Amino acid sequence: MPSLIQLVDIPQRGDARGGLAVADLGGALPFPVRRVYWIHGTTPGVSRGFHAHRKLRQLCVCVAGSVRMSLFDGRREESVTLDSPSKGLLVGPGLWREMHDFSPGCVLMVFADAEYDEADYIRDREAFIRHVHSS
Ligand code: T46
Repeated sequence: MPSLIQLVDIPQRGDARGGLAVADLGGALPFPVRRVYWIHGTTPGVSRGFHAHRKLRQLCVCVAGSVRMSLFDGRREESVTLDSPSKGLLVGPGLWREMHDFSPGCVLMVFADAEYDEADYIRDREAFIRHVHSS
């Protein structure tokens, strides 16, 4: 059974002066990017997420600090700590996601393949489980 955790390498062009990571929007990412947002200045001890998307595909890159991301497909749950600007976590549709344990100074950058659409969200866990088992 394939892992829910799909990590993608982000090209690195750093040198002795420091790191430089590149997300070339001309095709280097696994999907065409329509939106980029970043989560920052998180409140200590407060988790986020707790929803799934019907269609949205996203790539989450923790460009500073660390965060633990938990994915649930309606049957099993897996989690991974993102703590490197050189790794992106692919989060496709049909996955319940939660973000926990944000470190101080964490910045989570997210590349998405569509514009924001609240109708694409499933924010109730029981409704998500019903959605998965009916599709
Ligand atoms: C996801 C995880 C990883 C907008 O108006 N535009 C946007 O592009 C986004 C992302 C959010 N919003 C609004 C919707 C809410 O009123 O900003 C507010 C906070 O969004 P939300 O509670 O959904 O944030 P998170 O951190 O729980 O989830 C976000 C993304 O929404 C979601 O797609 O997968 O990060």
